[in-house]
Amino acid sequence: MSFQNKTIYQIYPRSFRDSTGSGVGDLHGIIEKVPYIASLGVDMVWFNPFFVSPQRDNGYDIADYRAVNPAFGTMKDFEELVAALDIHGIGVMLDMVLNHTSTQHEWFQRALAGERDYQDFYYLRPGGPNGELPNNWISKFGGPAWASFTAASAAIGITENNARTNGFALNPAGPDAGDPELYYLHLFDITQADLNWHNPRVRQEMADIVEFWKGKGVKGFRFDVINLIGKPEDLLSAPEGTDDRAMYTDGTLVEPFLRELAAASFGQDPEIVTVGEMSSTSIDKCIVYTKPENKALSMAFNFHHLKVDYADGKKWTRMPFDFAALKGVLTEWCVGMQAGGGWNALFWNNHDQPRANNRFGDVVNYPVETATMLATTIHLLRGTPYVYMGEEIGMTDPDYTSLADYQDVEAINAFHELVESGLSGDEAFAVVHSKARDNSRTPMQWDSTSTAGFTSGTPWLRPTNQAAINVAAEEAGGRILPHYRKLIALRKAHPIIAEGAFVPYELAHPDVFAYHRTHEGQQLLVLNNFYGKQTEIEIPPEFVGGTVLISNYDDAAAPADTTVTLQPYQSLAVLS
Ligand code: TEU
Repeated sequence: MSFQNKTIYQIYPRSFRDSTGSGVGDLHGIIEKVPYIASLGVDMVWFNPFFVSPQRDNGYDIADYRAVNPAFGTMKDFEELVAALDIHGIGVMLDMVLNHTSTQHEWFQRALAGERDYQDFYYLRPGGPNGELPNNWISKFGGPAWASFTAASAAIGITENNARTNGFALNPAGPDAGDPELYYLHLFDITQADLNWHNPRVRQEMADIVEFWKGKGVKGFRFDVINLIGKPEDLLSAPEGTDDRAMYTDGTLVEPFLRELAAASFGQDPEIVTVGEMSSTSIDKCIVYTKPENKALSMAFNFHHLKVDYADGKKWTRMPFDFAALKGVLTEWCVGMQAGGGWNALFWNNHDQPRANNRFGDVVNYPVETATMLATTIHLLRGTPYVYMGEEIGMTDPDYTSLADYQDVEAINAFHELVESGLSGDEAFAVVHSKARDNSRTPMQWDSTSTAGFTSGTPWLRPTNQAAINVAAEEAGGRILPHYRKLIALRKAHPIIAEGAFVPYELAHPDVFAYHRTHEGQQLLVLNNFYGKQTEIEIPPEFVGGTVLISNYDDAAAPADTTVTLQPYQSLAVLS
């Protein structure tokens, strides 16, 4: 395995650097910043989708998998970017959204126009005689997971087509006129139609897309919600009172579909790194997806540790994080994946999550300690760490004051649903403020100017705290950026970090997330204080007088005693 000592940097192209003044980031802007990216010491960069897309879900609604959205640049820019990163030995990881396409994709448009072959690319199902939807599944962005194909077809002027002769009833006058209405499945936005992976042509197209980008020198692939591709063909309703996600998540077909995709594309090159984004998944499934002998993926993202501040498991709520649950989940995944021979992708932040600093630390009193402690915690676990742009300079959520500041379709839908459910406007806003995906999508803060050095125009999302948090200030004497650079370098220098076994330690401690790593007779003890007060922890005697591998407090000394006092949000990693 060649990905254990790598660190992967994530760039949200819309928000990294705008070279044209459009207010939206672009590929050329990223090329300008290649020296900065290289200075981090990362091995690979994952780019969120920049393909042709109507941008209803910021590029996760793809209309053409093989073309660059003109707002982001050209194919030539992309080739230049690959080459510019390659000079520094940095690989490119692309985001493959293979569970669904935009309804603007040619396949969906041809389906709407009545081409039976393309109707079979999607999940089309008739509704019931009384206007019932095909099943009771809910869209992840709110509302039912079904939308009227009949109406969408009629909207482009198709009132009769061969859908009828192929067993689908398409009646422009709607369900009341006799024929049942036809629906298409969309687990996300209404413009993101789920692809029918049961159709071998769909699977072939997906492999061809991966091959196309492989041909452009791409060395990594991140597969969006890939554990949703194996839906059972009957698409049954969830039994009353049960979670509908269980009906379509981690289906038995996910593994064979992934193996087939691997064999037909990325699996042919052992240097290629892949990561599956797994929605609501389990350790057992992720072992199956990532065990090397199964020849599917290199590693998997799961989100269980980022649900420890969800009241009743629901995202659109507010709750202080549950520290015991956070440690418990991270530990369980490290231990479980290790035991089963699987591999974790490690992360706190991405483009779908509010900033971890706001969730798990104190950004007012201990912003530096919070950021560096969280980084240490995740980088020394067993797995491959991902750094989301801006994390390395301690970026936090923007302080927006109005709903108009938010752009994400999910946040806006959620606000209205919360108000409908009885919350006041202020209460609903407070939830959106803490949970919106826009929190992490604000522009990368390069300097303290009004547009944060991101654009010469008006940024598509407004930065609010660039005066205090920016790359220039960090380079000039900040403590977060050097800490990240050090963590990334340590992983390469010390095999115990990349390859060592993970062993839990003092899991019941109320303030500290501690763990051990062991490798070829060496031992590493990692202590992380998750609170803004001093705390004590007992350590095994072999670490007394050990070597400090890294700490986020400058003068941290090796333990002189088996009782260690940790400062607020202190991390201390000691080699014995
Ligand atoms: O997100 C997958 C996913 O499961 C989301 O529901 C995620 O949990 C949600 O955004 C958090 O509220 C992926 C992409 O990362 C996301 O940006 C896309 O919107 C989504 O798939 C659809 O492609």
